[in-house]
Amino acid sequence: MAWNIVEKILDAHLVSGKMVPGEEIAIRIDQTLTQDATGTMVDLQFESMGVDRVKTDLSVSYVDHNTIQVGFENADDHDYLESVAKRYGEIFSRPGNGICHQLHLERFGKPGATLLGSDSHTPTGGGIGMVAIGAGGIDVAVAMAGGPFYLACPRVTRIWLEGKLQAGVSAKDVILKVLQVFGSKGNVGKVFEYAGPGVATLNVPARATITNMGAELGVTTSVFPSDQVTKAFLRAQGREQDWVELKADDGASYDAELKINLSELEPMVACPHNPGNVEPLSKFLGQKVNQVLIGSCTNSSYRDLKTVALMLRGKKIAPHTEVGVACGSRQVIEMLSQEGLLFDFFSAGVRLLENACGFCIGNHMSPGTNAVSLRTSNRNFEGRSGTQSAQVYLVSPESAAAAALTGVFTDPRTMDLPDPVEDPVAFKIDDSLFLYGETAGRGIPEAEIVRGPNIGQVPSGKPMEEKLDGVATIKVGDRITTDHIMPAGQRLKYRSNIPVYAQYVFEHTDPEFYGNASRNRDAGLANVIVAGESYGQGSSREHAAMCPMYLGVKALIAKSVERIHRANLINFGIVPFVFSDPSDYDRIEKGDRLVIDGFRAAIAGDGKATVRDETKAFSFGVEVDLSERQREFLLCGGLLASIAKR
Ligand code: MIC
Ligand code: SF4
Repeated sequence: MAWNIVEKILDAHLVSGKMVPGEEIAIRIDQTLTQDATGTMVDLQFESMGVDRVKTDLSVSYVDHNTIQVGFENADDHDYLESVAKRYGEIFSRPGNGICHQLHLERFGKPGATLLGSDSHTPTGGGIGMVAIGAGGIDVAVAMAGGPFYLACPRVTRIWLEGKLQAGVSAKDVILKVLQVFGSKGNVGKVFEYAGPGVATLNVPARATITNMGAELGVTTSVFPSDQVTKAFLRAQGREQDWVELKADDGASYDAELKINLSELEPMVACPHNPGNVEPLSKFLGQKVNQVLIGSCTNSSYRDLKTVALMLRGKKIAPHTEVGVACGSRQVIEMLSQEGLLFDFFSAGVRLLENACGFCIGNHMSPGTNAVSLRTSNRNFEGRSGTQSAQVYLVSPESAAAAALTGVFTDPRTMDLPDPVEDPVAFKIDDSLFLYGETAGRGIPEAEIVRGPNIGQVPSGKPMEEKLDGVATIKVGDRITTDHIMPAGQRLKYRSNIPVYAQYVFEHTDPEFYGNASRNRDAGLANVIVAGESYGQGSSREHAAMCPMYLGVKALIAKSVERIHRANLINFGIVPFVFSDPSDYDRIEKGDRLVIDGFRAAIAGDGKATVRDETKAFSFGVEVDLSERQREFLLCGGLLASIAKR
């Protein structure tokens, strides 16, 4: 039988289930990654599972999101994470080392292996030929404890690449083109596999830029073949032994296909406020830009930042435009520094930022009121930058550098472009900020776990009640992201402290939500969220389920729900219903009293229920498609409660 790459990797890791698209399968996870903003909850949940050490081939705990350290909270989190890594055999990546996805690609990613990460951009690893999937923290904790990961067996779309990118057009423009075609909703349950003669023209970091932003499509993951280019990258990282060839068999079948001629691509831009709103950059030429930020896990490789440095060489940034650059890793910044390229940034007037997520998560350099900000990151959701009124556009490093110099949207192909930057024959390797490599997989049983006052507890769920007697506490529209549900930025430091963080649920969408939800909960009423299409887009943060659970949210009724968030809701005992007839959405209003008499029975049965809107005096149908396992979680009050019961 002829297989595609996704089928090959999944089949080699299959633990249970049949490889039939849409059916639930379980796969063995070789590697995990966590980052600090989700990692404290992962480690707390892992600790509660009572295993003596991590059971994967490799588990890395990165610190890259919460590095601001205003107050004690972030530092407490770092100490806790380090001590758990030491105790249980994770490798710990110290703050300052860089962004998890860039570092994992450089130092640990392996073609043909599976990677599960508590961050939605984990599919960056697909650039090196891994099946790399983003998931909620508790799913990662289970994998660290040796359990399999459950997912719907995906449908595979082939993206056939031909031709070669012109100078000034790069990998970001490729993925923005893919986003323009497929949009940021409606791609749940798919994997995008890249193929064709154009693949060989893209180096590993370029491929990783493309697979990284598969997260914005909402696909389960994206994957490239592992070829001679992959081998050269691994050799340059001193890891040639990790290379294996991976390609689709002749005649492998795909569910759908898109052909892209790289030679014909032009610079693209994702417009406010969604990465799926893609237009050609040419539409905006000459419009003023207040801020340019270059970096994030999408575009912070050696190739990208060297290209930017060379474009800025000997020039000055535009007078009314502020410009920041953040390198993806210490390897990148050290190499730029050795080659004198940091001088080009400083001399041009660029502000050099920490090797971390920083601006991308609204943790740094929020733009001014109504400012236009051009970024090389992957998300431009409303308010994510830290400024509600800012207009954030996503572009390639070349387009960003062009705007940094001119102060307006500029086609980089009209600028003085350097020769193409190739990856070096040998990257500069210094793993000294990775701790506990010698005890990885074993840990140090006697190591003490350090818990400062910022380290709270994981809230526990209660078994599902027979009847749902509740209120439509909030009604939201389409494409509500986890940034809307659980803001990051200045609230990020409360990630380990659920009672405090819960105060900010829907902070900007409905400032009354916390008060109303708490009142309903205390009066014994369930809170219900009513939503449109594609609810829960974006990040993997399980806090967007955990904090609503803490506030007594028992059900979501949406037109559709995104993959990672749906799994998180189930893991935390919240039922992700969809409308049987989506037009019923229009009839419900915030504050309506909603009742499901046979709530528990419906979940134990076929997942279909009738909701009575007592305020409007009408009834409507809702349904939820559950596996046996998911049904059990919901009935018990969540995954942790279900583990405790066993
Ligand atoms: C993001 O880019 O939104 C984040 C912050 O990296 C999240 C994880 C988190 O919320 O901690 C993600 O992408 O999963
Ligand atoms: Fe960090 Fe931004 Fe990447 Fe999320 S998308 S991991 S915040 S750099």
